[in-house]
Amino acid sequence: MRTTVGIIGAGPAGLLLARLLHNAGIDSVVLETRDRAYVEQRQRAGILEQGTVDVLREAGAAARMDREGIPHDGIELRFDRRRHRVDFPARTGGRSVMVYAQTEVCKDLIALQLAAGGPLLFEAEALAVEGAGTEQPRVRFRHQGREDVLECDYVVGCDGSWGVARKAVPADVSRVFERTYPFGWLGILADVPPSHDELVYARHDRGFALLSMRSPTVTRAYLQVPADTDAADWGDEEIWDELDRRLETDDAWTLKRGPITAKSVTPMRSQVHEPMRHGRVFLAGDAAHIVPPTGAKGLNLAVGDVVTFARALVELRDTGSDARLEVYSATCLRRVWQAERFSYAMTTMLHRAPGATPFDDRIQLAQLDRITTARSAEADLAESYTGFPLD
Ligand code: RFL
Ligand code: PHB
Repeated sequence: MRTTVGIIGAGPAGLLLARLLHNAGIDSVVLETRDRAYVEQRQRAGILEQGTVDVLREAGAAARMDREGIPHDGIELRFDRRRHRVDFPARTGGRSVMVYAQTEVCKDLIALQLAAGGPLLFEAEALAVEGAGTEQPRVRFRHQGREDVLECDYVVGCDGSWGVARKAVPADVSRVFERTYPFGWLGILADVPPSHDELVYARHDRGFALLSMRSPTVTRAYLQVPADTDAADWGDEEIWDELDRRLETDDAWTLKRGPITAKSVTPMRSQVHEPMRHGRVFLAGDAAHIVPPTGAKGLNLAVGDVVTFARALVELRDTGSDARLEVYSATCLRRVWQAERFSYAMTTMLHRAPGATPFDDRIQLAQLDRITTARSAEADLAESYTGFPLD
């Protein structure tokens, strides 16, 4: 099999890249190790930055998002039983975010890709990427029990944090920067309308809590838990009781409870692999970097990477200049490190680390107090949350 761009992975990065290339008249093949149902059900992100929303619209992939997505103009910070709303448009000159689940973004992109007849192979596992330093890199893969080879002009590894593409960057050029946090998130989905019309990020002495949503009838919520927690150890009423405690306020706000339909624990880590390119093999999304979910940045960074790659490849085709492709890694890493910085800052400001001292608690409260009283601090949060420009 032969194509211009071989894409490994049908998460948001791989699927959107295939769409952007299709729109630009560049052919690609997507290889995905899982089946379609699995990819469409995997519960993950919920917040699309302004830039991601704009890109999906330009790509012609936003029809359902514009009908069913819920635009949000702010978030609420909760601490010390107090509530503070951060108004995004007011602090950023008009930017906001959209609540539209990653599962739905993937479903929409898969439908478009299949309708366009674009090759998207499910249950096709990439085994290795070869020839990164040559003009014709190859992906060896297994599909329907048979091994095959995809010959490409470029390979883009969109295969997430456990993928194989990363191995194409030789160990003596690759650097990994990482931090593992001593806690995780217990996430739930519940059949009950959201208890607040915007997301609530709560800092509490018992640990962090986040109240989010998937639709007007479905609540998504998270609790900070020890990293080795088994989700099955938490009973449904115990989860609601704990959310209640961590989200408590001095006013009449109440948490709505309902049947919990899914429960899982996510570890928290920050990780960056540099560089994000070797020869004609490029890394995009979680294949190159992981952020803790507190800043809602993972999916948005994946979108940023593939937009940068697609624009650079179109420029090469249209002008013969590979200048943008040459700086792919540096361009993406600048944005990636801004997202790492913000996600780290949000995580450390809102979570209670094991062994945290009263001094640490006071510093967290002072940071939150600063955001509620200094416009510049609030604007910095709003700008970072709604997203950095794409290039
Ligand atoms: P994905 O989505 O992991 O997709 C990678 C795909 O590659 C496939 N694959 C392979 N295919 C073929 N051959 C191989 N050898 C392969 N190895 C792997 C996998 O099956 C998969 O389909 O990576 P991608 O596309 O880079 O997208 C990244 C995002 O999924 C991720 O960053 C976000 O979900 C992170 N994230 C959030 N991001 C946000 O922007 N906003 C949020 O609100 C947000 N919340 C979250 C999150 C992630 C979470 N978890 C579970 C990690 C909340 C949570 C709880
Ligand atoms: C979610 O709705 O899944 C979500 C929202 C915001 C975050 C992380 C996850 O920061």
